[in-house]
Parts: sequence; structure tokens; C-alpha cells
Amino acid sequence: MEAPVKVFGPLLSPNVTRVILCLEEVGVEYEIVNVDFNTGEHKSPQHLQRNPFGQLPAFQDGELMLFESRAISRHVLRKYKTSEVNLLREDNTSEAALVDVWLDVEAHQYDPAIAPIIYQLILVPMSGGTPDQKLIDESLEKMKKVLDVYEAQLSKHKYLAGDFVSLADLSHLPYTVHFMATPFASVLDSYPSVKAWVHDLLSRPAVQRVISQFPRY
Ligand code: GS8
Repeated sequence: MEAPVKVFGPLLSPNVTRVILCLEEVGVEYEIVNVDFNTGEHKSPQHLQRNPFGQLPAFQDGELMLFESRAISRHVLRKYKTSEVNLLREDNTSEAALVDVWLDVEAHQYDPAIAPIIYQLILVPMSGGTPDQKLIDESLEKMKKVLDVYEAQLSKHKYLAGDFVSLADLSHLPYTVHFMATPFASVLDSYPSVKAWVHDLLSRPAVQRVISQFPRY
């Protein structure tokens, strides 16, 4: 039988990983349909029908076609929520609002700082280029400022939105997993609460199931 939902894009692409993590958390069967960046398939007319910006991921749930990984993640966690896995906290408006705050922080503060580091250290060398050291250094400085805020928050609460795990936490993992495999992982030694939080998230069975499919780890 066909899997009920389809994710378009390679699992290893961070924005695709975000969606897969959510599907693993709620235990929904899914099919990954690979879209080949190398041949420019993400800009093909067929893929533009799924995501008019020609990006990955795209997501199909029956008749519903979605793009934007955080919106897809919210849909998955809302529709397939179980009594054990409640990662949006929508039954409590204050908790849900705090999840939104930290999810926006991830998208607008954390992601712009960490993403260039990962692209420069991993993707650029893979395609034969030389990493831009200046961009890496600037991004690292930006990231440390963000981590100062995280350290303060995570020394008060176990997770970002409070003492409950949520999508806001999980959403950080796609880039952080790669970051932890770079020499810069030691940066986290200066942020003990952040480091403990990352290790706690990495130990989640759903997260382990996803990471174990990565070729490098
Ligand atoms: C970003 C998607 C994106 O940049 C989301 O889904 O969250 N805000 C969107 N996807 C990348 C691959 S994953 O890192 C992508 O498609 N890049 C190719 C391109 O932009 O042409």
C-alpha cells in the first residue's frame, strides 16, 4: 500500500530533515521521493507545481500539497498528534504561543547564523569549492550571540518554550546535528545548558532513527 504522505527532497537537506523528524516523532508512515539538486530537478516544471519557489521540501498529504518546512511540520504534528506526542501544545494557548515564539527565533535568529557555517564547511567542499572563512567567522560570532540568549533561557527551563519538549526544540536539530560533527562543536562547551539540551534532543528515539540514516554519522 502507498504511504499516506510523501516528502519530496533528499533526507540530508536540513529543511527536509525537519519534516522527517516530525513524521518519525508521530510515527506516520511516509515515502521520501528524491528530488535531485545536482540535475536541477528542484527547478523543473514538475517540482515547481509542488513548490513554486523551486525549493525543498515539498509535502503531499492526499490532495493537500504543502511547502515551507516549518508549516509542514506544524501540519504533521497537528493532524497526526497522539496522546503521547504533543509537540505544538495547542491545548494550552500560552504554551502554544511560547512554542511559536521559539520557533520564530529558530527561523529568524538561529538558522541565519548556523546555516552558512554548515554550507561553507560541508556543502562547498563537497562541490569542490573553498569555504569562505570570513563568512564562517562572522556567522560564528552571530551564533554565539544567539547562544548567549539560549543559555539564559535553558538554564531556567529544560526546553526553549518551557519545561516541555516542542517543535521549537526539534526544529533546531537539522543544522545542529551537522554542526556537532564539525570542529566547531566545542563552541558549545561554553554553553553547558545548551549542550545538555542538544544531547537530550539527540537521544530521542525518533531523532536517532533519522540520524542513523545519515551517511556521515
Ligand atoms: C527553505 C527551503 C530551502 O531553502 C523551508 O522549507 O523551510 N524556508 C524554506 N531549501 C533548500 C534545501 S534544504 O536546505 C533548497 O531548496 N535550496 C535550493 C534553492 O533554494 O534553490
